[in-house]
Amino acid sequence: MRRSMESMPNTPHLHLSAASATIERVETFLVDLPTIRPHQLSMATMNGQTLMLVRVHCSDGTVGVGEGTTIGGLAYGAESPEGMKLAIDTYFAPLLIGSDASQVPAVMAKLNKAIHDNRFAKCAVEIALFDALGHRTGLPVSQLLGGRVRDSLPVAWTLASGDTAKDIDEAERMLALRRHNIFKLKIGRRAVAADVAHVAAIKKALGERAAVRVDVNKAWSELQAQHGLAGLVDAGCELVEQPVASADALARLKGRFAIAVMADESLTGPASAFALARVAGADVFAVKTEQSGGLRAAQQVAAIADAAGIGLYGGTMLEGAVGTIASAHAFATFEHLQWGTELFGPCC
Ligand code: MUC
Ligand code: MG
Repeated sequence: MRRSMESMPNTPHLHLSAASATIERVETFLVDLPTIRPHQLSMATMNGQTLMLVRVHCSDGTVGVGEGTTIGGLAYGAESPEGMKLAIDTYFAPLLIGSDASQVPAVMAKLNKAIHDNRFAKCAVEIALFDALGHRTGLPVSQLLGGRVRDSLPVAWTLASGDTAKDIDEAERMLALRRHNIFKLKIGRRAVAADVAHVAAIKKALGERAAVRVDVNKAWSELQAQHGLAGLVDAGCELVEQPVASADALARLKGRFAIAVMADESLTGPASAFALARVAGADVFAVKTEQSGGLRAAQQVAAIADAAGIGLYGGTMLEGAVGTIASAHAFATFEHLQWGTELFGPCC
């Protein structure tokens, strides 16, 4: 019988340094914030955002802060801010307390072994651990993740008021302020033809001054998507995000129309990224740190995309300041980020 090196009692081990700090206490909070206007997605209208903040207190006095958010409570995925708080208080905290706070991958491996899924909550905890490690070492999180390849990130703005004229006004204000010139339109609530007309009107108003992309959040059937994508191409839209729910249907749509097809909800971490990459199932991956299960898992998703020749986009779960800056540090380490980011969360 073969045994792994780790289980062989007489194998000599090279010892690295002892623990520099241990985790002593874990606190969680829910913070309700209003949005600047109702934010309409195909599956929910958001009038506010609930942040789940986690604080990890370490024996050397460092405190790390992490954040978890969702979109529309349980409308987007299986986790909610309230559920994350419960999971961390009840199941994560006992595993965290006493662990070596500086060995973030080892702590995350312990969590992954004992806790199935719960990617958003794991991401929040990993952010807090890296934040504490950053305080301990005096290094930015991007450095702890291997180092930045860029010091700034392009940010798209999302138009989601549900009203074409209001969206055009909002885009014009952003252009006048020279804040954004890439706009992502949330569609999928109305009939396909009405959605396409909405996109065409906005693109026509903005012309060459701005790029227009859409996010359907899985709302279309494959047949509806065939009509929709044809119309979006004619409207001058450059990218469509997750038009259909099924990863197989997404792969069938990719390459059929002169528009980039981006995977979002289909990406639930490195394994799903690998499965999509194997079938060349998307032109672009919307990498989200929470959806990926953490900052390092997001880097793994990016590495798979790079290896498969798939473009990269830094997505958001409408995180507040903590989650957004953590995502920014992770995305700053990506060698390629062909489609920029949408890290506008704290402004929403
Ligand atoms: C998504 O589905 O991409 C982020 C901003 C927004 O309006 O929706 C998202 C989530
Ligand atoms: Mg999306």
